[in-house]
Formats: sequence, structure tokens, C-alpha cells
Amino acid sequence: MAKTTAEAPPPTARISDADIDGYVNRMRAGERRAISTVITELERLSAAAPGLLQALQPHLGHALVVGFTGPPGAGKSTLVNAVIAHLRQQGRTVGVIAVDPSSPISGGAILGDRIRMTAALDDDGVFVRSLASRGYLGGLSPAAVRIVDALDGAGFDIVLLETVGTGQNEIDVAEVADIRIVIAAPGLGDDIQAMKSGLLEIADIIVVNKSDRPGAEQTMQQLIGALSIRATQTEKVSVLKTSAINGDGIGELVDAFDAIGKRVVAAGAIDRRRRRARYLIARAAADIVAARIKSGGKDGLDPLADAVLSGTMSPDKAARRLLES
Ligand SMILES: Nc1nc2c(ncn2[C@@H]2O[C@H](COP(=O)(O)OP(=O)(O)OP(=O)(O)O)[C@@H](O)[C@H]2O)c(=O)[nH]1
Ligand SMILES: [Mg+2]
Repeated sequence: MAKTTAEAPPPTARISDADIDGYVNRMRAGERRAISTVITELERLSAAAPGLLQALQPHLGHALVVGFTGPPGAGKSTLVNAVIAHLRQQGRTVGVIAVDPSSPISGGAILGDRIRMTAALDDDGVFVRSLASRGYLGGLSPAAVRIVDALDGAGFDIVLLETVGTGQNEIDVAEVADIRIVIAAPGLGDDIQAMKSGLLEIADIIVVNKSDRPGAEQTMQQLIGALSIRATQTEKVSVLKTSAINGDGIGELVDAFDAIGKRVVAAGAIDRRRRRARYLIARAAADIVAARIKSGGKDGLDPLADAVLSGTMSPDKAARRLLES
């Protein structure tokens, strides 16, 4: 039977076990090449990844992880760029992970993100990594979460995580980020409707970006209206306006997430680290299940399917049998 991804050996490590501590020290000293190499090892889940993640553990929990999510084109990358500039003026270091949509339709955004973020590239206080979400359609990949750990372990004060809010990944962002910012913009039309059900549920802060455009105030009122019928506590959610291109409202946005950040930090680093670990375990478990289904388990899926067809086994029981095999 063909090997599945989950059973395949990990890619060969480019960092030997003996070098792991050295790499972690160099990362923490801010050496960009070390950070980059470690991130690559974690992204491809090489044989060095488990050792690296373990060596990073004692250094985790410093960074505040801030998720930026919202519909395509709302201005997330531009806003992230503006927020980076503001945080740098305050003397804080920033790690950025931009999860690119894997869809060829929005493929242009990949290049766009890279170009827009190049302003940060010659600043040692900023480290930007773009990541394809391939294989995790619309979802935040476990690789992104490992990279959050790498940037946190490297000692960055803030980690910004940009994901397109479609389908699954707003929920992923809710699980992984300490603070969740949902970005909307005027003229997104039906997207506001879609945001009511998914994105708004997870937001700590809602931003109406492109406030320099007509309709921003109306979008803001629509969102406030949508929030007021939300079941959970609405008073905790701030709704702010920004213009990422001219810098309006950026200071207020950073102040708003810092206010939440204070509460998050007071709750303790363990909570935040546990959240990330929990997510990684859940995704790894889901991958194992997916691999089992693909391989059909020890005896193949067809005998189980036949048993269901002949009525001797319920689908539920067949599923348990598959997972036990
Ligand atoms: N007028 C105006 N345009 C903006 C603003 N912010 C971003 N834009 C423009 O909106 C377009 C999309 O911006 P991006 O930052 O790429 O949006 P995004 O949400 O990251 O897009 P994806 O990553 O493709 O989902 C670009 O042309 C930006 O220049 C703003 O505040 N005002
Ligand atoms: Mg973007």
C-alpha cells in the first residue's frame, strides 16, 4: 500500500541535533539567518523540527500574538505594514507571518504582500515570513503555528499573523492568536453579511479600514448593528476606523490591542502557549485521521464499505474500526 504523508519519514534536517542549541541562541541574539533557517526547518517539518520546538519551549510566551483576518482585499497587508511602522516607532520588535491564500485566483496577492512588506526588510527589529496555506484550503496551517513559536522564541515582542478570513481559518485564528482583529472595508457588500456569522463571532476588535473611502461610516454602523444582535458580550468588542494608506487610526488600533494585551498577559503565558499546543495536537490528530481514511487502514476501506452496504455494520462502527486498525 502506498505510504501516506503522515507515515512518510520527515524531510532531512539541515540542522544537526548538536547544532540545535546554537541555532536557538543565535536566533535569540537576533541573527536573521538563524531565524530564517529555523523557520524553514519548522515549516517543512524536517527531522530537526521536534528538537527545535523542544529547545524553543523555555523561551515561549513573551510575544503577544495578534491575528489580522478579514475578506480578501480589505487591506490587511497594508494595515499590518502601518501597524509595524507604529510599533517600531514605539521601539517594539515585530515578527510577521502572512499566510497567502493558495488559490490561483488570488495568487497575485502573494507577490503583492511581499512587495508591500519590503519596507520592513532592512530593519532588524522586523522579521516577515510569507507562507502558502497549501494543503490547508482556507485554513491556517500547522506550519504557521510552529512559526509563531519560532518568532516568539526568537524574542519578538509582537507577532502579527495575517490570514484571509474565509471558511475555516477565522476559527483557527481564534484558537491561535491572543488578540483577534477582524478587518472590513466599505464596498465589500455581501461580505458584511458573511462576516456576521463567522468573523464577527471571534473578533476582539473590528476595524473598518479604508476610512478615506466613501461608505466607511455606513459600513461601521452596519457592523455595530450586526454586533448588537450577537449572542455573546458585545461590550468587549471595539469598532475602529483606519486608513492604512494615510495612517489614520493606526495609533488607536495599537492602543486598543495593547489594552486587551494587558489582560492577556495578566492571564499568564501558560494559557497562551497551551492554546497553541492544543491547536497543534488537534491538527496533527486530524492529519492522522485523514491519512487513515486515505489509506483505508490495515484492511482497506472497501471491506468496511461493503459491510456498511450489506447492513452488517453501521458507518459509525466502521469508522471506529478504521481508527482502531
Ligand atoms: N483607499 C484605501 N485603499 C487601501 C487602504 N488599505 C489598503 N488599500 C488598498 O486596498 C488594496 C488591497 O490591499 P491589501 O493590503 O493587499 O489587502 P489584503 O486584505 O491584504 O488582501 P489579500 O491579502 O489579497 O486578502 C490595495 O490596492 C491597497 O492599496 C486604505 O486604507 N485606503
Ligand atoms: Mg494581504
